[in-house]
Formats: sequence, C-alpha cells, structure tokens
Amino acid sequence: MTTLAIDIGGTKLAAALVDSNLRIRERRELPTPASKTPDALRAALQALIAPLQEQVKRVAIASTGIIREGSLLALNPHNLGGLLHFPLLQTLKDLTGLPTLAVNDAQAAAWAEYHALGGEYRDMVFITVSTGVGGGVVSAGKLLTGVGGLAGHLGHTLADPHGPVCGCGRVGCVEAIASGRGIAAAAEGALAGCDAKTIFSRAGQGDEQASRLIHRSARTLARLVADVKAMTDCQCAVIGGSVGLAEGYLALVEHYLAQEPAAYHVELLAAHYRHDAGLLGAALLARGE
Ligand code: ADP
Ligand code: BMX
Ligand code: ZN
Repeated sequence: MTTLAIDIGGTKLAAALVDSNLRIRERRELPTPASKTPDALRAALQALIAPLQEQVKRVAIASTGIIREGSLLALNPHNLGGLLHFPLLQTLKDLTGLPTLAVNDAQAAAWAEYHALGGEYRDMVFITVSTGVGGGVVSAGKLLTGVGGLAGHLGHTLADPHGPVCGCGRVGCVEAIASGRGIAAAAEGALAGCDAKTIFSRAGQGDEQASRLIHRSARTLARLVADVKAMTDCQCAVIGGSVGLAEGYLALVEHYLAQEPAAYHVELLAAHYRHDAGLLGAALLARGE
C-alpha cells in the first residue's frame, strides 16, 4: 500500500509517495513558513500534499518538535518562526480524511536508518544536523520515543555552560552551537547574515572565519557523540541533515571524535537514506514495520 509521507523541518517541508518496496516517487519540497500562527503551516501543507493525496490510503508524518498525542510542541520555537503548538494529526486528518501517524523527524529517521543497517547492530543513534540538531535512539532494537515524546532530543544536551542561549531556554545547548542556525548566528563581519549553506561554500573558498565556524560545529557534535556513546553504548552513530551531510563535515566530526578517549569512539556513518530518512522512517512506522 502506498503511503503519503511528509517531513516537516525548520527550513523545508517535503512530501513523497512511498511504495511497498520503500521506493520514493513524486517527491516535492516547499520552504517551511516562518510564522507564529498555525494557519501558514496548514496552508503550506495543503499546497504540498494536494497533488499527491488522491493516490494514497494513509499518511505518515515526520516532524520537527516534540510530537505528543498527535500535536507538535516546539521545544525550540525559534526553529519554526515562533510557532509553539500545531495540531498535526488533526490538520492532516481534516485535509485528507485518511488514517495518519505522526512522529518526531529525527526519531523517524533513526528508525529508517536502523532498518538500513539490516540487523547488524541493536543499538544505534541518529543525529540530524540541520536547522536544529535532532536525535533518535534505538536501544536493544527498539525506537525510544518516550511517554511525552521527548526521548532522543540530543540537541538540547549541554555543550558549553558559557555558550549562547538556546531557543529552548537553556544556555549552551549543542543545537545553539552546532546546528545550521547556530553556525549562522555566530557569523560576524563579512559573514554576518549568511546562512549555513553559504558559510560552507565560503569555507570551500578558503574563508577562515567560515572554516572556524564549521570546525566549532563539528567539534561540538563529536563531543555529543562521545556523550551518547557513554549513555547508550551504541554500536554506530548515523549522521544526517543538510549540515551533517555537507561535504567534509562527517570527516571533521571523525577527526574530533578521535581526540576523545577510546572508550567513547564509535563508528560514524552518513545517513544511508540521505535527505529521505525522515520520510521513509515515518512510512515504516505507519506500516507497523
Ligand atoms: P530541515 O531542518 O528543514 O530538515 P535541512 O536538513 O536542509 O532542513 O537543514 C537546513 C539547514 O542546512 C540550514 O541551516 C541550511 O543553511 C543548511 N544547508 C542546506 N544545504 C546545505 C549544504 N549544501 N551545505 C551546508 N549546509 C546546508
Ligand atoms: C529541534 C527540535 C527537535 C527536532 C530538531 C531537528 C523543535 C521545533 N525542534 O531540536 O524536535 O528534531 O530541532 O529539527 O523544537 P530540524 O528542523 O532541524 O530537522
Ligand atoms: Zn536547547
């Protein structure tokens, strides 16, 4: 049975048809609206899925935010233009009239990447370095979501008590430093106002500040991986998101992880499903797989 899979990120919305062989067809993307009111997100989702929804019998959503009882609750509302709450399941049920499942984006991606490993490992983590830094943990073959949906929100663990204030209200979260928004927020002078994508391309052209910002992100991420290894004894850590998958980034994280004591070393892999891990993980969960 074909599933309409939707991925709601802080920067982009994606939707696609996922067939029974986990193949993706008719993938579409739109920018995520930055608006405090739910109406803009509802309208964007409606436009995104309109050409796809007639062809499916169910909907699966991977979304940024804490997904609790079908609602999106922003842990870091800055990533969604200040939006605090969005009735995710209800909105999609109203738009499509179809059975719908919703799960956090990084939790969904962790599940897809766990599947891609084909039973090789029982304990793994997925970390997305994107608008924010998200995480999903599979422990003893089970995806941890938590009773309140918060499990795996690794981006909100402490990186630097003297670091920048995070949109979640804590000081010095990993996300405030390592994420695409964190990289952009620290840019000064000639790079002030640039987004992370631009900063990566400037680093490729030899810009020293750009390179420093990327190293700071990768070093922070490597320390997070070491913390996660200590917490979960995972056998691998899979990295995704547009920053995480950017050329050269994973090699930098490996470089900084190698500087940690050996007990915290763990195999690092780029997401097998690249930018589609969230879509595919949500589809798998909706199918009960
Ligand atoms: P989302 O958070 O919506 O899932 P992405 O995974 O694309 O979306 O992450 C968005 C962040 O990634 C933004 O900060 C953007 O500037 C940055 N980004 C997008 N493309 C690239 C790229 N090719 N290289 C580095 N960073 C990128
Ligand atoms: C934030 C948080 C997580 C999410 C992560 C990655 C919000 C709105 N989101 O830490 O739930 O998994 O960002 O999200 O509080 P992305 O948009 O970068 O993919
Ligand atoms: Zn935070």
